[in-house]
Amino acid sequence: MLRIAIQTKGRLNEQSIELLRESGVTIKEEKRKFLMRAPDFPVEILFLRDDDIPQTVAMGAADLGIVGYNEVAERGFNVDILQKLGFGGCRISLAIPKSVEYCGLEFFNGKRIATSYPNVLQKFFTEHGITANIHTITGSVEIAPAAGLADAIFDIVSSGGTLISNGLVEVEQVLHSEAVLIGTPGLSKEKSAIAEQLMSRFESVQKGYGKKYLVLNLPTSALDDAIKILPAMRSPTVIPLAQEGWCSLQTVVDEKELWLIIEKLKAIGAEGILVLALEKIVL
Ligand code: PRT
Ligand code: ZN
Repeated sequence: MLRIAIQTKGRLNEQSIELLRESGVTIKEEKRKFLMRAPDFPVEILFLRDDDIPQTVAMGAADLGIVGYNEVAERGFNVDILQKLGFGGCRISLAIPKSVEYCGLEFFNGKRIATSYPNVLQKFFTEHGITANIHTITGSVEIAPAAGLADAIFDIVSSGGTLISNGLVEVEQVLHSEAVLIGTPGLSKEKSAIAEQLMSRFESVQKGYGKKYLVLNLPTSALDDAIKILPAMRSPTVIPLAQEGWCSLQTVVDEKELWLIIEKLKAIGAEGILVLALEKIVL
């Protein structure tokens, strides 16, 4: 039995539950307790505030945890980073009021900077020879400059909308983060085996993110051109159609390139193009 800590509520909660569910670990949400046994896999889920997950995993009170890399970096506990999970992407950046001129990193010498990530910031400043006054605040860091509490902030940014609406501009991106799977160092053989199984399922689910399954009919004479257009995992599946001179082609494509690929395929005579959702890719 393995215990895995995830966020109780907040930005990573839903996607953590979804990743587990797609990996065959279901959580019955209607009667959620703070510790729940999954019925279909030897794990129990421990629901915690994200701030507490790195320490809980470092102490071994949970064997695994799903948490933002930013929290792991800030808290500094001894945990193994086992896997990047491909969601919860953000960065921690330095931002200053847009009315102020920025002259490079030296700008921050002697300045007051509000943040919830003092350790990450101190490490960055030390590495770059900057001496500043770091004010640790929890809660709405972005209002600190307008409130006269700080000259700059060091905070999480994803779309950048919060900075803009507070009259701030991002000047340095210091740390890139996403949700990661962390583990207690030195797990037992038995627990490691379950963890590995879970990680390989996570990988299959992640491989399916942003991918579509494409099925189409094509004149056989255009097959060579189609193969050049399609980025198949090995090579696309080609099935002859009952109608002479035609075949059906099936392959996986990146959602980002989907329309471009469809247009190119239509140009060489593809017909009856189906785009299907893809759940997992097990290699
Ligand atoms: O209650 P608990 O302590 O568990 O949760 P929390 O309130 O501390 O964290 P939560 O749920 O807000 O975020 C959890 C994790 O999500 C963070 O640790 C990051 O790893 C990740 N994440 C991804 C983000 C964002 N994107 C994000 N945008 N965390 C916070 N934000 C904030 C940001 O600080 C800004 O104020 O959202 C605001 C909007 O951002 P913009 O740039 O899109 O406007
Ligand atoms: Zn938190």
